[in-house]
Amino acid sequence: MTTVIKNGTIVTADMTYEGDVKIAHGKIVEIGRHLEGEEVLDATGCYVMPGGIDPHTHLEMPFMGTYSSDDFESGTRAALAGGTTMVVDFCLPSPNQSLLEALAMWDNKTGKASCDFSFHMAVTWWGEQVWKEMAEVVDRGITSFKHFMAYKGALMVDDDEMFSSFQRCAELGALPLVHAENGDVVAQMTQKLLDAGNNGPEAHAYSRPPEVEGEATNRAIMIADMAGVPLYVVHTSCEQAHEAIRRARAKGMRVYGEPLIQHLVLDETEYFNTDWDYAARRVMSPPFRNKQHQDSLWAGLQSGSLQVVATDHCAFTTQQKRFGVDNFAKIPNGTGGLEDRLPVLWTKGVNTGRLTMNEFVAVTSTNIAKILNLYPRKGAIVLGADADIVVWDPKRSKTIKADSQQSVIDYNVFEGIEVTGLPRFVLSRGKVSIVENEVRTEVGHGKFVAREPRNPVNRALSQWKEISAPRKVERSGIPATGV
Ligand code: DUC
Ligand code: ZN
Ligand code: ZN
Ligand code: ZN
Repeated sequence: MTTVIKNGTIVTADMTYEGDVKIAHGKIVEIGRHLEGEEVLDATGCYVMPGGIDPHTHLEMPFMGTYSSDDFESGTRAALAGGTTMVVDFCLPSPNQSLLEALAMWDNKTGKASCDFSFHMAVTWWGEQVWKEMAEVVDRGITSFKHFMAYKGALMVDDDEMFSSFQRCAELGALPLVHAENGDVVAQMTQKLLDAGNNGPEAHAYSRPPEVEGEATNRAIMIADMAGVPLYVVHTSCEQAHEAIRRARAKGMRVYGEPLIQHLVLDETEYFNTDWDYAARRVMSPPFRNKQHQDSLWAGLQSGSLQVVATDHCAFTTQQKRFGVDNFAKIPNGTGGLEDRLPVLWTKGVNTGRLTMNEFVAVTSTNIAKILNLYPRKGAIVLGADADIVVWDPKRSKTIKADSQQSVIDYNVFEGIEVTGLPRFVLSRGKVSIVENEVRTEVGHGKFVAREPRNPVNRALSQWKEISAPRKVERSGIPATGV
């Protein structure tokens, strides 16, 4: 069957032009005027854009004594409903677990996916087995490795482990990712707050100030530079981390930063709500920041020093959040956002003039497709690309409400925000999956997308760093060993 998207304006990361798009066998086969096909989708008044790619989700993930509630079924349905056509989820081996065994567990969850997906592999411990299995993981098309610098005693790795893993990534042409927060400082501050009787959700934010993130971001960048590998910093939430990324990039390093839609629009005052449930539902790491930090993140997206907007979608119900009713450190960390990322970013970014439409496509799709080596199969409207497309109606509006969302949780952190700019059609490899409010997703339609390593260009070196091998000095006189 052939499908034609007619009469729309095609918007990519670098071009805006009138054109029809023809699709066959899930791929874009023709772009031009007056195209015909068996199925016709009318895009009059709409923008035809590459579907969103969310490179940061946690679906059905075991975490903090429970499982995140959206699985690959509800999670990918939420993604498609909001114009996102691919997610990259995290495979998390428990300490000492084989990476391949963890991967088999994660593979088992994905049969329900209705859009395409990939994985990042987490390195949560270090040893010869991990070193070996990383090569096998890369062979299976997973070419990015996540490192938690926080969650001490659970997922956290130390600098020795991180440096070893970064060097291995350099060898394999893989990209290291970091969750950059100083886990030792967080653990100590958490204990101090609890000892002083500060056990409410607002203390979560006090336990992880921006300095905690700035320090870890700087440290990870320096370690990546010494390992000679690029670095991707997930959920960049504050000026201190952004500053470190800007500085590294100015030195010639390939360092990337990923603000979340939550951090761009929600601020720390959310934690001071007197309703415990309200505040606890917003507990995530890093926590929401103040207006100055938000301005810094927007500036980064505008200038290009930050490249990607993600969600860190990790959804817990109110009931799950209540595990931490006596102790904020037990509130499962995470918020949702998969369905809302594009509409909220369009409303707060494009409609306000902060971002151009082309920049919107870049930060929601094309940039991450390039960083993760998915481009131009994903993130592009070109001949031969997968027909992962959103037909965007800039005039459609709604008020975000938990009642009408695809996520299975019982609230939405964006509740009450009015968005203008919503999908008319969403196509996943050519399959029409969303028609305005009508969900036509197909469980099992989503497929794993294998990625190639980044060799031969997989370096991060700052421009004035010596690349030559260490030189041993030959000496004529060497003192005898002391007695
Ligand atoms: N932060 C969260 O808020 N949830 C999942 C993991 C993370 O790093
Ligand atoms: Zn994280
Ligand atoms: Zn995360
Ligand atoms: Zn299908």
